[in-house]
Amino acid sequence: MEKVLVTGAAGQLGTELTQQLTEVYGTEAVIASDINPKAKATFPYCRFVVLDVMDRERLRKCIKEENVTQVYHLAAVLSASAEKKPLLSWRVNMDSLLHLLELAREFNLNKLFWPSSIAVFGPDSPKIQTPQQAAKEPVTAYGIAKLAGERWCAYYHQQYGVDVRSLRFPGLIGYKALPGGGTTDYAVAIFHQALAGKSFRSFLRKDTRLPMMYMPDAIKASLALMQAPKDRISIRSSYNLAAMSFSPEELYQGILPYFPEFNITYEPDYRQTIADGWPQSIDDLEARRDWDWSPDYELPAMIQEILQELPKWIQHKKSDL
Ligand code: AKB
Repeated sequence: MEKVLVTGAAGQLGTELTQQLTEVYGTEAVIASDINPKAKATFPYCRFVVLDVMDRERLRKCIKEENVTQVYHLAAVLSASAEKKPLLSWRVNMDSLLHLLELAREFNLNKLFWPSSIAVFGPDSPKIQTPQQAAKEPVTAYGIAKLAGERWCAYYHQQYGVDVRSLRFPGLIGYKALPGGGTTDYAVAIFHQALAGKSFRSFLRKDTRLPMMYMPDAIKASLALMQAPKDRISIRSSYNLAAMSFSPEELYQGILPYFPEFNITYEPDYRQTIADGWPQSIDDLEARRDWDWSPDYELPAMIQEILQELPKWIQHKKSDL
C-alpha cells in the first residue's frame, strides 16, 4: 500500500495536488505537511503533520514511522523571496532536497517528486521555445538552487537508483491558495483585485511575456509523470513543461470583457529583473514524447474558469472562518 507524504502542502501547488493525491490513493494514504501549524485547517480531509523540511531527523522519523513510500517535496523559497534572502533560500531549497534524496535512498522510497522551474534558464538561454538542453546560466538565487537540485536528482538516480522525477514548472496560476513569493504571482493577485472592484498594480512591465500554466494542468502533469512507467522516463534532471505564455497586458485584456471598469497600472520592481532572465516560451517535446503530456488550458479558458470559481472559493473560505 502506498503512503504519500507531501511537504509544503499548504503552498499553491500543494493545496491542490494534495487533494488530488487523496483522490488517487485514498484519504488514509496521504499525509499533508507544512511548517505552518495553522495549515492544518486546509486539510480537514487527510492527516496533517507540522514538518520543517530543514529538520532531517524529523523527516526521517515521519518517513520511518508512517511507512512512507512516496514523497512530493514541494516546500521551497520561491524566486522573489529568494532574492531577498539568497543564502537562506539556498540552504532551504538545497538542504531540504538533499535530505529527501538521502532518505529516499536510505528507505528505498518508491518515488520522489521535486519541482524545478523555468528559473534554471538565464539571460543567455534562447527566449522563444527554449529547448530542454538549452544553455542554463541562471542569475537568481532561486534559479541557481533549482539548477543544482536538478543535477543532484540526476546524480542520485544514476548512483543509487533513486526514482526521483521532476518538472520545470512555468508560472503556476491557482486560485485555491494565495501566492507566496513568486515572480509570476501577479497573475493570481490580478483576479482577486478584479473581483474586489479594485485597480491592479502590476510589478512587471505590460509586455513581459512568460511561460504560464493553470493549476489543473500542473496537477495533471505531476501525476502523469509520477505514474509513467520507469522505462518511459528519459530525463532524470527535470522535464521542460509548457501550456501557454502571456504578458500582464494580455492577461488584463482577457479579464476586461468581464469587468469593463477594471484598471491596471504598471510599476515594475525588482521582480522585473528576475523575469527578464527567464524564457518567454518553452519547448516541452520530451514530456510529450515520453509520457504523452498535453495541456488542457489556454488563457481564455483559464480566465473564464477562475472568474467563475474564485467568488465561490472566497465565500467558502469566509464560511470556514
Ligand atoms: C516563481 O515565480 O518563483 C515561480 C516559478 C516560475 O518557479 N512561480
